[in-house]
Amino acid sequence: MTQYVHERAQYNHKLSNISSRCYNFHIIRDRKRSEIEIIPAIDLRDGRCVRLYQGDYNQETVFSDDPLDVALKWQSMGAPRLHIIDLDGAASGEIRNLEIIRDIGRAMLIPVQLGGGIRDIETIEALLKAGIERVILGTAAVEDPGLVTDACRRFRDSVIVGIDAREGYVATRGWVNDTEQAAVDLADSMAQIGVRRFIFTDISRDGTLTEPNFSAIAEMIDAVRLPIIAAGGITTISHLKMLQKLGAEGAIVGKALYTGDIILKQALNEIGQM
Ligand code: AMZ
Repeated sequence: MTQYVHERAQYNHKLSNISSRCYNFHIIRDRKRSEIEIIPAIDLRDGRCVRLYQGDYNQETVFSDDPLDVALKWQSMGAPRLHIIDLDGAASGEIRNLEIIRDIGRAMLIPVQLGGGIRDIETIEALLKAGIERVILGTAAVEDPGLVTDACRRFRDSVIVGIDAREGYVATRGWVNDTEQAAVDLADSMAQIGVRRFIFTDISRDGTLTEPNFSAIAEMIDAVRLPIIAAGGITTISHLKMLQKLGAEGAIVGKALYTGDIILKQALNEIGQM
């Protein structure tokens, strides 16, 4: 099993390197016929694995006191990649759950992407050196585009910008701060300064177990023409298939995996990743 997971990780790593170079329109269109990467989410708060409702820190469900155990579980079930968010980091502006993140990073054979509180180049460098494959910049995209430019120049595909939208407008700092930046405009300006991949989250769907905001995701995919990983409200395997049809490169699944609404192995089977 370990060997299998390792090989799978190498295979997916290669795939992600290939797909990250594919940022013209025709190749994006081709992605509509290819697999969508199903990425389990681990949100960390006070050292535990939690899910929030619409990103609201007052509406929290704790799913485990042992995030490393959860990460190992998703890996053993065939997850191609993990998405980890330091919620304390996103709210405070600096990584807070570093010890657990390091433990998970060390234990994972699959690539890990990490966001929440990453706001300077030294932190990005340290995380990448510690084995995190991709860092996610959210607030910095709005407040410090120079950092994003610098990070993309130095670390290229290891940088993703997270666009978190409430009613079409970007929210930052743990989604507590609303901005006047339209999500599509931010993505467009980020693409111009060298960003190669985005995560698009619809905040009003996140953690709700309803359905993704397909129209907003489609709009983002069509507007940006770069790989887009979709998040927020993904609750069934049909949602994953729909996102695949729309041309999303990946889908971040959180609460639905923890409640059992989506069984990871079954989803991977049906999407054709196992
Ligand atoms: O749930 C939340 N309140 C939340 C969340 N999941 N707030 C931020 N984040 C995630 C974003 C992005 O991936 O989706 O944290 C990252 C951005 O962090 P930052 O610190 O760069 O804005």
